[in-house]
Amino acid sequence: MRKPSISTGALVGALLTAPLIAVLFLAGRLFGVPFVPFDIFDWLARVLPGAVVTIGIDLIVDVVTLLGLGLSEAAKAAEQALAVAIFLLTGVVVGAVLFGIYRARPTSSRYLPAVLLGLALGLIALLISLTVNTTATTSPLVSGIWILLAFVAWGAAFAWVHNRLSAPLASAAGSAAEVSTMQRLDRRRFLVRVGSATAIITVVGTGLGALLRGEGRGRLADGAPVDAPVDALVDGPVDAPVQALWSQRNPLPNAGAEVEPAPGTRPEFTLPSDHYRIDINLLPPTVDGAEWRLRVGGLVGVPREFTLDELRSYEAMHQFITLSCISNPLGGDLIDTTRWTGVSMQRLLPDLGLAEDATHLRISSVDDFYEYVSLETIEADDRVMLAYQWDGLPLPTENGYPLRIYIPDVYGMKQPKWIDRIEAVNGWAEGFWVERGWDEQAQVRSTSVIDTVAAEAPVSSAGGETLIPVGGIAFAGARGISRVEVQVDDGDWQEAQLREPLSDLTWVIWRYEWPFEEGQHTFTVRCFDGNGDLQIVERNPVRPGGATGLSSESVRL
Ligand SMILES: Nc1nc2c(c(=O)[nH]1)N[C@H]1C(S)=C(S)[C@@H](COP(=O)(O)O)O[C@H]1N2
Ligand SMILES: [Mo]
Repeated sequence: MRKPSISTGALVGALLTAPLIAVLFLAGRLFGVPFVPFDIFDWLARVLPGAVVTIGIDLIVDVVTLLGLGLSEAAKAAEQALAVAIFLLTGVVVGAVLFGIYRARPTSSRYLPAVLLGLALGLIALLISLTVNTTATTSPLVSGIWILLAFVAWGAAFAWVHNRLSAPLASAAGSAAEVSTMQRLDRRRFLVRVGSATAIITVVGTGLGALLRGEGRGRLADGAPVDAPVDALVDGPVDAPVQALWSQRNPLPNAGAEVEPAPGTRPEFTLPSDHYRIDINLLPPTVDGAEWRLRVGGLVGVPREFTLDELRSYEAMHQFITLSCISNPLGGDLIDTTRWTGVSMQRLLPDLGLAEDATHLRISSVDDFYEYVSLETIEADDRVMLAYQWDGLPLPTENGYPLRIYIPDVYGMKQPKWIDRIEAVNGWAEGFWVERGWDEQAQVRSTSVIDTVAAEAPVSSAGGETLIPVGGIAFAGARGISRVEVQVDDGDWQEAQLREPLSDLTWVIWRYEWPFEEGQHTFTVRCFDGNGDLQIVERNPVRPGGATGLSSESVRL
């Protein structure tokens, strides 16, 4: 009789692993147990060498860009899909290996190796889940029992399927060839039945899981009452109206600005729910604000802790801030502007009790992300801030609830979210991404982008000429923007108008009114920072120091 082949094992691996993923997903949504495929992916992102991770990120960015999707929207989804694919592929390999073992040792037990393999992989998965701990809200004991049970059942299913596939037909009679054909047909029918059953479990599990609101508190961002105590904000979802946002109740500080954005320019102010999100977690860590403490240790007189309320009792500081990711490609959407509220580090510093020899603070987060900030930087700039609100509400879960740092003039990679510890140290060391090959300073590079050539909204000059508004943003970190220029085809650089920005720390909206001429035209933009320095014109990729080069737009008019 023919033994099931190794490729049948691979197929069975896929058929059995898909429902495992769905069941893990549903149970995660229902009970907060770990979603192992995401945990493994997050763990890989932390332990693999920076170069490998960076290649992976580049690949995702390329694919998302190629598909014409917005990076800030699609990048996380692409990563999540990849995480599931990696897990599924592992299941395929496990199936092939197990069926290979069965072929090599036809007489020994089927269940023993399958259960042992399930148990071993379950233990590894459990260790990884407990280490990164980014998806679960259950205790290690509950998580452990659940993962081991699920993986052992999954392993045992391989043995059961293999037994059924290699069992002799009960009613087999006739020539050897006939029996073999009948057996093949029977196997196929059985596999189709297994496939249908696992497909149903997969679809139902995934569907139900997606319908359920996760344990996460991400939705808070859109609407918790502004003045409610933080504790009230974290105990379950609050469906307050969007009016709670500061920006819905107050005019923006540049409301009277003379220069209007050209129609089609991106919103000058980003609602928190629209802010881009980049971090090393597939699901944002959820922190219980009531339990949370900011622990301060290292080179301090006495280690101490701050509650959120204690931090909020310091004089609050509000700043309009543009944050950009160093991975933002030229003209990309990993850059946004909102209103941050928190406490200036300078105010907090005297209460930390730093020792004489402390030179830097190591800021670290619940996801083990970390970065070093020099005391010199803090002492020179009162805008360095520990922030707990965006747009008048507690930070969204995805954007760092309950606490994140702001450091002017550097990319987001230097600015931990979900902070839970500050350690005073002597001497500088590399932060999470610097250690993985990115720029040590990560100072924001000046950039300018064309958002719109608004041919549909022409205006008339004083002389009756038709003008087309062209516009976009320019950003140079905390250095500000002193001048923006636009070039049409090979013409001279023309000065654009600058809209008064929301603050010294935000992007500037520019506008240029172009005397209309029919035909195909290429518009190029460049900016000068507050020191009068022209942006870097040469094209450079995002790695290691942030993208440079000029953005242009070709349009047929
Ligand atoms: N704890 C933690 N903080 C982090 C990160 C992270 O992975 N973990 N990523 C950083 C990076 S690379 C960027 S660009 C910003 C993005 O902040 P946002 O998601 O709120 O836009 O967060 C920074 N802070
Ligand atoms: Mo970033």
